[in-house]
Amino acid sequence: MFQIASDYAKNVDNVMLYIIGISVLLLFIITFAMIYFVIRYNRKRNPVASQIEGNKTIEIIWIIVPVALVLTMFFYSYDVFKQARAVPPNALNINVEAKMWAWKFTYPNGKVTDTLFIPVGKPIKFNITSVDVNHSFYIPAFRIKEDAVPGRQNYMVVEPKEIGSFDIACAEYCGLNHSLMYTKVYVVPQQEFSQWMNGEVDEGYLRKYVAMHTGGYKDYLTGSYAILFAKGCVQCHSIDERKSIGPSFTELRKGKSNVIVNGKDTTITIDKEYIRQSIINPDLHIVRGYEKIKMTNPMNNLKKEELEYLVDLLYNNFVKSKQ
Ligand SMILES: [Cu+2]
Repeated sequence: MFQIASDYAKNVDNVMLYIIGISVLLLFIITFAMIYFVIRYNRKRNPVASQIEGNKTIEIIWIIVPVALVLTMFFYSYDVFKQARAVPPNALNINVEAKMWAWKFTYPNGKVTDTLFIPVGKPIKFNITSVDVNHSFYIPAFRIKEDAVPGRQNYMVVEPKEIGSFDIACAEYCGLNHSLMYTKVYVVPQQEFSQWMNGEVDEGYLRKYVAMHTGGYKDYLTGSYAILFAKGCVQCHSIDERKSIGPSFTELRKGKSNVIVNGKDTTITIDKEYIRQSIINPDLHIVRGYEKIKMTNPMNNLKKEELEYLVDLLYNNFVKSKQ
C-alpha cells in the first residue's frame, strides 16, 4: 500500500506502529476503566459519595508509567532519526534548491536537473535550501521531510534500496502553486547512474530504464500491452496518467477529445475510427495542449492486422472500459 524505498522508511514505519500500538492499548484500557467506573459507582449503588484524600501508590504509578512510555517513544524515534542524520564518508552530495514552485537538483559534477536521479544502494546526502520562501523537501517513499529555508542549509541522508520512481512534494505551504510543486525521484542502478553522469546516456534513458524494470510496467512487457512497447508507442504516450510528448493513452477514457483540425478547435467523440486515423495520420488531429511534432509514421512498422489489433486494444482497454 505505502511504498517503502529504504531501510530508514521501514524503521520510521516501525516507530509509528510502536506509538500507535501503545496509544490504541491505552485507549482500550481508559475506555474500559471509564465504563467500569460509571457502572460500579453510579448513584443507585453509592447514594453517598465518599471523599478520597489521596493515594500515594497509584499517584506514583500514573506518573512513572506514562513518563517511561513517552521516554521509550522518544529514544526509539531519536535512534531512528539519527540514521537520516549520519553522513557516511562515501555519501553522494546532491544540492536541493527549492523555489516557487519547482525543485532544482545539482550533482557533484555540476549537472542540473528538475527531476531527481539517484543510484540505488548508495548513501545520498541532500543539502537542502531555498532561494525564496520556506518550502519543505518531502519524499514519502523514503519517509524524509526537511524544511528548505532561504539562507540556511539543512540536510537529510537517504540510502535507496529499490529501483523505481517516487513522488517528491513540497510540504510547506509556499504560495499560489504550492499544490503543483511536485516532481519525481528516479532510483537507478549505479552503473546506469554513472553512465548518465558521464554523459553517455540521457535522462530519457534512465526514465525508460525505470519504467521497464518496475511494477507499473513490468507486467505489461508480456501482457496485452506488450505491443505498445514493442512498437515504441510508449516512448511518447504513457499508459498511466503521466503527460509525455504525446497525450497519455488514459486520456482516451474521457470518450471525447478536444482537438485542432486544420487550425480549428473542435471536439471529437473517440471511436475506433478516430484511433485508427490517429495512428495512420498522426498530424490530422492534434490534441489541444500538445505540440504538433514530427511523429515517425507509425505505419512504417505496422502491418495491416497489427493496426487493427492496436485499434481494438486501445478501444477496449481505454475507451470502452473507462477504468
Ligand atoms: Cu514549496
